[in-house]
Amino acid sequence: MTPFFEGIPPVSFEGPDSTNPLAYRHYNPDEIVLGKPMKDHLRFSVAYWHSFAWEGGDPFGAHTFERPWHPQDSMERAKIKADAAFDMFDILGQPYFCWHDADIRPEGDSFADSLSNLEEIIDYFGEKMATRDVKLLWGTANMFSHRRWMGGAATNPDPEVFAYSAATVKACMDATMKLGGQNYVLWGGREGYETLLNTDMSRELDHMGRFLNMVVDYKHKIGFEGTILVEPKPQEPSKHQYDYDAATCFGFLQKYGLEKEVKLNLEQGHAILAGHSFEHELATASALGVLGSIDMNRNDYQSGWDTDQFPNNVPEVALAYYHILKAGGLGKGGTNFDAKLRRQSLDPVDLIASHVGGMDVCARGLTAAAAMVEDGGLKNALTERYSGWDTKGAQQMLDSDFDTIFASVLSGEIAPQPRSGRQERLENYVNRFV
Ligand code: XUL
Ligand code: CO
Repeated sequence: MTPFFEGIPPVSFEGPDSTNPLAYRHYNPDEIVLGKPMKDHLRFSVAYWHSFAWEGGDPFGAHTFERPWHPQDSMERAKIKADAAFDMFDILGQPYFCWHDADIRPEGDSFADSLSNLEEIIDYFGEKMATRDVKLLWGTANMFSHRRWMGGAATNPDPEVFAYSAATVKACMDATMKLGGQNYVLWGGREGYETLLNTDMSRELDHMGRFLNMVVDYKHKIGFEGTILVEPKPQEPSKHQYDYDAATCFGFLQKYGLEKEVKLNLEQGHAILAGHSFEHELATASALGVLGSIDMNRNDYQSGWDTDQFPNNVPEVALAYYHILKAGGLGKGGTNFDAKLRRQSLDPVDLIASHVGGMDVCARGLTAAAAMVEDGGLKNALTERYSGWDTKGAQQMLDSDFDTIFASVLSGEIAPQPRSGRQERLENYVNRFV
């Protein structure tokens, strides 16, 4: 153990009555929920960027955190950071973590330098992972922070940036595969635009489609078995982002022939920014067959921007997991905390407490969702509401045409009788479980 987390013992499950602030009160990894261990439903992951790379800056002030690995400009400090990160993984016992290339290695003077830094740190991670249970949920490339990406990566008007982006993603996919990553994520932070006055949208979309096809081709070429995921977000940092929400992403995937190859990593806070509920995004992705993984971090509901806070609302989380369970679970995906501390939360123990709290909220949400699944109340309400469609006549209508339907309506056989949607009764029902 490095000095950073010294004195903090591994967190364990102590049950709901525990008053120990660093114990799991609900996350009991081996507890069986709907036939499988809780940990295999939730598949928790720590986000390296917020927990270890973010220095606590905001638009009005620079860093508030002074970690032993700051400033993050040398391989030596990248390794000190990795040591602390893996200490935290040992303390939390969560099964996965995620990174961007820029979180884990210092930027070099050239592409080749940055690549050699990445390869060195990946080997360092590999050694640490060999003696532990923690695995890589996904890797990704940060193609939004450095000034070269200011006008986009795959959608940049400059073909040299497209090339740099392709080489960067290739390197990050290689690194992800080397560590046995379960997925590879692309979040297009700058894949969008500020003004149409300087933007050729249709050309940019075609370039993004071509780029994603190259990602998929490369995945097959190297035999990467993980899932390729794109992460929708409507705005911030770009004013208009091409990956606005789940439905927009699906339309894009379909246009470029990728809907069977690429799934979505949905983030709770991004759903809210798009004016949706998280369960809307989950249900949309599930209906379209592209639900991949989730980032379970919320925004502040008053500030209206992406604050990336740890989840703390059990009823919201319960409905999210209800839709995930209904969709058959997360598969190779997981629950990534793309969440950061508030910038006044300076202490190493704040990092532990935030994850413990987030994991407990999700565990409570999952068990509430599982209880609703087992009880079957919501499912029965749906079955009843749609029962008219179980009749032979209704099914035949779907195979008929407008003239046939018109004739039966005109003959008076059809006389719709409005029925209650029972929303309040169903809301009351959900309240019994959360
Ligand atoms: C940004 C965001 C990213 C992605 C990975 O809002 O969510 O951290 O999850 O690039
Ligand atoms: Co995210």
